[in-house]
Amino acid sequence: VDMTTALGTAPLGSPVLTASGCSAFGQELEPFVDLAGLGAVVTKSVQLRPRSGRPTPRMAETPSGMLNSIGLQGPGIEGLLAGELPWLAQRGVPAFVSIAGTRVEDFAELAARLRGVPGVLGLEVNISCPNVESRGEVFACDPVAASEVVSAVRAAADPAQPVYAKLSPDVTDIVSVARAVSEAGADGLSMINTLLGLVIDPDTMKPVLGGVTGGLSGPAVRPVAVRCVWQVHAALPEVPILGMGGIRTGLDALQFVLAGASAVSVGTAVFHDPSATARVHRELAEALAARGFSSLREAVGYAHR
Ligand code: RRO
Repeated sequence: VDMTTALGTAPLGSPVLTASGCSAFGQELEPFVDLAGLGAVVTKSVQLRPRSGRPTPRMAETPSGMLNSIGLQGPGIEGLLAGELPWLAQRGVPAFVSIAGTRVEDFAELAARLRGVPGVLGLEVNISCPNVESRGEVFACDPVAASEVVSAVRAAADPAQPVYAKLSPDVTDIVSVARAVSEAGADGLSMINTLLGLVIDPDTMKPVLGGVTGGLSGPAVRPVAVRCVWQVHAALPEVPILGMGGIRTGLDALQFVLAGASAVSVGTAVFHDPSATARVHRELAEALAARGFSSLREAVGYAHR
């Protein structure tokens, strides 16, 4: 099965990527997978300055997923440019760099700093982190705010680097957000970020996370994510989609492809199986072959036909 695909104009050897936030900058996965064989490593969202994030505890397991309130911990763009990105480039690992900020100008500056950086395949514009200071900072919950960020990034970014907007499931109409950011210049869409959630400890009778609320990921959100991919692909069939949300197996990934995703990210699954990305690639190839497909591309959106 021909598993090649693309993120906008950037060709990918595999449709399976890491998901932002779950494998940091790829280093921890190196003992378990051939990083250069992945479609790309999607890096933890980077901001202009280093950040320590929310107080711990900031991760909790739930019966069917994980809740996090990391709060954008990261090295900042200088650290990334000096350390993690050269490390990936030296190994031939394509990096899809997730960028985050609290102002439109922050995003634009990050995009400008990443122009022409070796190994940077493209940008995932994280406008949907649920763990920000105020819900008003979740740009992806408002089509106008989301478009402003995306158009500023598209204008500032390297023309050769595709710009994907990462959308939030916490909206009543994801299609209107998808349409707005596409019209603002997004080359593709990443769906979905985590779903806002809360876990209360029955012993302490208080929320378990330092951040109180957090982002829910893992199998719990998979049907929500597949639904988002389905709705957006039905409305905007020409817009490339990077699908994510609870993918643990090749058959999970297949659902996203059939719904309209041309590539997928594996996130939470790596905590139980650090080789999950490579396994999902293998299982997806087997699943496609078993259904008579000779290429991944033939299967993209097949469920709509
Ligand atoms: O760092 C986080 O708390 C975080 C981010 Br930036 C995000 O986009 N999604 C998420 O679940 N957590």
